Amino acid sequence: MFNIILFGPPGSGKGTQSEKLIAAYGLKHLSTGDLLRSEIANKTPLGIEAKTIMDKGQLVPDEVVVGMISSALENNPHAKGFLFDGFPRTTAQSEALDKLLKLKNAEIGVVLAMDVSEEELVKRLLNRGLTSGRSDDTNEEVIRARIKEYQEKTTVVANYYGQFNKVVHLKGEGTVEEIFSSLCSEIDKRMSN
Ligand code: B4P
Repeated sequence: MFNIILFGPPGSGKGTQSEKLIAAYGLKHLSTGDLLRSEIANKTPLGIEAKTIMDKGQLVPDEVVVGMISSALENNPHAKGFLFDGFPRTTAQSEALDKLLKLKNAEIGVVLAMDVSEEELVKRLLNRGLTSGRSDDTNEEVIRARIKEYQEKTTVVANYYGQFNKVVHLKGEGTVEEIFSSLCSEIDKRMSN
């Protein structure tokens, strides 16, 4: 089983690249953002609580997202590997993920971190907000709050996996195809080891 974390700030291209990577490698895509948006669309109690938090650009509590990931892992016992997109976002989530994978005798193979400047992130997200219908993409103040939340709580995830030599930093600016190709070459290197 080969498991990948696609890592980077909001708007760095995680969702965009995930779609291409799962098609290329046959991995199961687990996006906590997508799982939360589906709870919101279904107006579940969890979704109603999450929407208030997400609309402020803040992170949803660790136990909520860890619970969602735990169920998703249980529901996919035959997956060839998982692509984690937007998860883990805190050290506590990283530790929880490692424990869940250990129960399956598995681990994270590589953390691919996409680096993009703040101005480019804001531009991309405002642009997506014009068509996506996502309330957290339409307001620049909320977008900047998400980036601040990332800098304060999520960058530490790279340090956590860095201690196990699992992090590779890549340029997240350029065309979608260029970035996809550099992600694939890093995955291929690690998969063949
Ligand atoms: P997510 O759904 O994870 O979304 P995101 O970080 O905003 O965006 P992503 O990185 O996937 O977008 P992409 O670059 O592909 O999170 C939303 C919210 O959910 C969080 O703020 C938080 O509240 C909550 N949440 C989710 N997971 C959580 C967790 N684990 N713990 C706690 N809370 C959690 O796309 C951006 C735009 O850029 C697109 O329009 C795309 O077309 C464009 N783009 C992509 N690549 C490009 C390129 N190379 N050039 C130009 N544009 C590009």
